[in-house]
Amino acid sequence: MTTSFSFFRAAAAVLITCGLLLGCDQQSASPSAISTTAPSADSRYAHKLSDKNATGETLALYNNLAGLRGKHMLFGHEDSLAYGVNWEGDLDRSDVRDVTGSNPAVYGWELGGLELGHEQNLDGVNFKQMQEWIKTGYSRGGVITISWHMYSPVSGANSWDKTPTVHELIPGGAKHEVFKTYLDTFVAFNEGLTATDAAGRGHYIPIIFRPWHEHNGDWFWWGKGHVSEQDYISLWQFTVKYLRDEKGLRNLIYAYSPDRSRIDLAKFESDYFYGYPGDEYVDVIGLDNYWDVGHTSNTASADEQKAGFVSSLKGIVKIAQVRNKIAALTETGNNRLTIPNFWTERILNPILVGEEAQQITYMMVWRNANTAREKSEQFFAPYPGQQTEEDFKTFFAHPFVLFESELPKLYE
Ligand code: BMA
Repeated sequence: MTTSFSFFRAAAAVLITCGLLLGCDQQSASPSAISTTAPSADSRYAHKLSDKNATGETLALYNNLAGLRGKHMLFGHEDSLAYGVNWEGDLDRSDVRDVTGSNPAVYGWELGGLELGHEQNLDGVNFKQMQEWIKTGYSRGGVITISWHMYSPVSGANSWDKTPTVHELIPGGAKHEVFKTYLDTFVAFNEGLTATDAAGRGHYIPIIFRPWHEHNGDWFWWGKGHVSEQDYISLWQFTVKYLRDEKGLRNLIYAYSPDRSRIDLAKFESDYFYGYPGDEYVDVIGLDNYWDVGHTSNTASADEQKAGFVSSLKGIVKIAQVRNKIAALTETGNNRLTIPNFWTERILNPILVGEEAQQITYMMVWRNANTAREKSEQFFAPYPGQQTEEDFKTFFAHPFVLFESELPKLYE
């Protein structure tokens, strides 16, 4: 893919020359119009990305999210357009929109299976259609984030397999070359994530890329107990260096997201930084927190959980502030929404109590699995008739919370 990127660069340079000197028509939406122009010298932006050559749209998104801090938090949903609890097959539908009238502001997508050449991801989402949904969401002003439950290149099993794998993937490892081909599948996928702006200029869609998540838990092969801390760090750093420096992807914002259930709030920072790859490799100080919002294994009272929730958010906000980065609740939710008034009582009100937790830029809940197809109930956003529907509408209507229909321009 290096070849095609160099080609795009060269073609973009030709186009610019063409436009400036020859007055050619620049309205062409052909792939050769894709810009990889680096705005690193752009002094409008206070918040820098780990990629000093990130595209203008990518840097704008990061800074615009930073600019909303304390005033608004974006609401996101995984696989929102792909299926819902009681429907599938519609190309432009979302349980979130069925309830509120708006799509979520943040769209989460998942790559697991792409690395094996599958046509569909591990949850049955067709990758070509996923690219279309990403383009649709972006064209409506939404934010795209991507996670990757990668299969193990060592055992061939899924991401929940515990076979030690990471040591073989990093430079010097027996599966390093195979691992690069896995990453290449994302490079190829990303090639299809382009858009054309009003001036006819092609560009890559900014992506908040969130690999190797919840690594402080022991449920994934890249998780604690199946890999040394140093090897995990090497895995992350190699991933960034390969995509950014070797393959030249300029549209990625890197999100780091340990899991709250494995963090002791009394020593939040030291626990949070287990496996932290370094400020030059991370842009979003994220946290996956299901624990404090009613996780079935959490025996603490609701009030204790709310206090823990706020404390964990303050923790990431503080870490982000010191580093001039943004903080986000990268995953959260209450599976099957069994808690009445979950949205206001367990999410919104605790966040609104003090100024610090309000500094998080977005929150995202996980997917609404199609009950009939998956033959089990798993959902994190309400659907029409679900018991938290009215409470979710109250959450939606609150000025602090932004859904897609309420978004300011985030890419300029
Ligand atoms: C998990 C569950 C699984 C799913 C996986 C990847 O948390 O939702 O059903 O396969 O995420 O999306």
